[in-house]
Amino acid sequence: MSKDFKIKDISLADWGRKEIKNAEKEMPGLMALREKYKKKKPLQGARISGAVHMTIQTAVLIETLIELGAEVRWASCNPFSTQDHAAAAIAAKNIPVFAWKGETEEQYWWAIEKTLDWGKKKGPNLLIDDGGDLTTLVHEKHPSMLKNIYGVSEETTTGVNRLYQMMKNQTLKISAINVNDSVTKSKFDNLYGCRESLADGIKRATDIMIAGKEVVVCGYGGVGKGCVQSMDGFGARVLVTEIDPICALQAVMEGYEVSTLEEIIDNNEGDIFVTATGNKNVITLEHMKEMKDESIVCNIGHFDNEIEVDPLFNRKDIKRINIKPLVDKFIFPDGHSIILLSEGRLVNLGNATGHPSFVMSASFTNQVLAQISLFNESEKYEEGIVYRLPKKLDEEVAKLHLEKLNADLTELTQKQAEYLDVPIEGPYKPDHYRY
Ligand code: NAD
Ligand code: RBV
Repeated sequence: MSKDFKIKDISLADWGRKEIKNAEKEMPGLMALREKYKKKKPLQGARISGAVHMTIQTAVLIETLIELGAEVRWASCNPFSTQDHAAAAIAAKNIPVFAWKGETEEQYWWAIEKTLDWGKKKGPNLLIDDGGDLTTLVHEKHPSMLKNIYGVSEETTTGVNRLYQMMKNQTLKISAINVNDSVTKSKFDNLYGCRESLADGIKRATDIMIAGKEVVVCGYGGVGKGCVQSMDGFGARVLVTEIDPICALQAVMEGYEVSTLEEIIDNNEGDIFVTATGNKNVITLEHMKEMKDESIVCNIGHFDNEIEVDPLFNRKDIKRINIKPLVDKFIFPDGHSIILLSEGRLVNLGNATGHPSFVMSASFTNQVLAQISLFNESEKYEEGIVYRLPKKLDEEVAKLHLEKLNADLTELTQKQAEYLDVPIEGPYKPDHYRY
């Protein structure tokens, strides 16, 4: 067999396999899809190029797609997020995977390119993306592949924003499913996932005691809310920055102070700063120059442009001391320093292992349902349009995960269903309902 993968170390495969086995127990949604579709193989003939963090949880996603009949080629969607033992376990099964922790920018794009290299089979017919880099690459560098692609399913808020921008500008040339805005994705992964994995990242990086600290969370959307709850839960005093009055008001009603970064830093507040906005230039060099000595600065949003990191790495008057992989101290000319995690990239995946399996099961069950639908029901989808999965499927995803948690649902009586004017079997809420 010719070697069609590039990973860090194949000898990590056994370890990876053991953790994948454990993760399967925590991913009931994906395992239920395997059971349901093991005979039907609805992805037979699918050639999926995927760019999603190459973690243990993603390994379970990949193997589910394969059990459903697909062929896949995979890369990570972030240069620091791969778990090398997960990649090794996948490579050991002869699944083409191109991902290792600590890729350079150039290697990162090379790896994503490799997911498109289907040899004589002429490109993928489905894409799974997280953040939109793969989708953009295909549109900009391989437009001839677009005509054979049934569509893309997109995992995260930032990727979805990019898709809607392309739709608006009429530059989107395939169908797309916005997985992020399934309720069982954004209201769970972004919130409860970050509630656990933010602290994991900060602690593995710094071992810092969070209780008693002042933590500043920039952005109070799904991710920000999870980050705030987490830090609050540890006993930190939490401050929030927001641009949106609705989200700012939500933060205040939950008891958090809302202020601006300038004011917070001026008042000499803030020991740990977290960006969770999906925006750019949120924490600037000017902010970091004025922060308290030894402030910890990190980002949990998708891209590394939330914190202005370039000058930290490039300016001669700022000294860099590497403490350990993905933990750097930067000393400013006045002698004060800040500690930057994951070079400004997603701290929960760079310094830890991302979200727990259970919450990723909900996200990835939506991903698999989206792929099955794009591939088998293409008549439902128009090129250039971004869709969401039907609410009935969203409810189905939740149901699959409830069983594992020993929760018993109440069933509507016929009379109650008529009174509410909803079917006994769902969907239970109108589309405008926000949960
Ligand atoms: P969201 O839109 O729900 O929340 C972002 C919030 O940031 C919004 O309320 C917005 O008003 C606010 N904001 C924008 N610019 C700001 C600024 N300059 N200052 C302060 N606040 C500002 O998005 P989300 O679902 O919370 O996702 C946020 C980011 O996290 C995205 O990039 C998303 O892709 C990413 N994400 C990461 C993970 C992870 O595991 N690390 C998980 C889910 C999502
Ligand atoms: N995310 N994946 C993991 N353990 O594999 N953890 C977080 C994992 C995803 C999450 O769905 C989010 O939307 C995306 O990473 C941001 O890139």
